[in-house]
Amino acid sequence: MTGLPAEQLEAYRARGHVTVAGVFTSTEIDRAITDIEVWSTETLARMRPEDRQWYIEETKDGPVLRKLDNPHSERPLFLELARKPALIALVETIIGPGVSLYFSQVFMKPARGGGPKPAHQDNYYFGPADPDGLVTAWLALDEATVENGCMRFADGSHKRDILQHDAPSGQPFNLQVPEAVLDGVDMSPAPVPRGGVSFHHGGVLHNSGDNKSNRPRRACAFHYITNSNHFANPTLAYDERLMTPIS
Ligand SMILES: O=C(O)CCC(=O)C(=O)O
Repeated sequence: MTGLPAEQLEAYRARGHVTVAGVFTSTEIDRAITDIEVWSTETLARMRPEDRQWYIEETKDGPVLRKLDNPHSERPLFLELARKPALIALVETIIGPGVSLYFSQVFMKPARGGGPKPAHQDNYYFGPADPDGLVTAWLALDEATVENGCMRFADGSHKRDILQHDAPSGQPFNLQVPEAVLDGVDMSPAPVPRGGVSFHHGGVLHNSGDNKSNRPRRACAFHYITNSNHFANPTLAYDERLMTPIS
């Protein structure tokens, strides 16, 4: 199976992220979106009132679902996508052979008001023993553009220290780098075509803008770790049952 070409691997090592187009077919993306629609309806029907603040957001069209957690353990179709050999070949070029999937998320970023994701470094959340042995594969289910809130990266920031993060009161999971620390940090937008994957290092500082467009910006993030790595210093409690061996 072909992995990441050398020049793209070099770009990943220099900037902390790289985008690869055409990893998934249009048919695979259509099936994923249909499955998300079914899962969203089921989730909303059984959502506990205390979870609404974290999972629901206000848009111009009213309250809508913001995210869904762990599609790899909840939806067989997403586990199939996460195991796709062409994707795993890319992941293994980046972090090395023998990987597991430890967490995954669907971001809905709905049309007309899906909110921004504040700046953070994934390694602050997970505290891996080997900071280079963890990568996020962020699959664009819709084309991600500047207008609909694609991710933005502080290129090269994975080579620097992990910054202090704070959580707004009442939102313990929403860990983020304070605005004052971000002053003067250049964040470059990283558009991704539908079916493409943006790979990012656990240490790279990133965020995403709000969705100003009339169409959703849905994406699925698969977070992989090498089998020889472990979470030495996690900030949030981690559920071991989610760890899924892939290769
Ligand atoms: O999809 C987004 O807007 C944010 C994604 C993200 O922060 C991540 O995958 O680590």
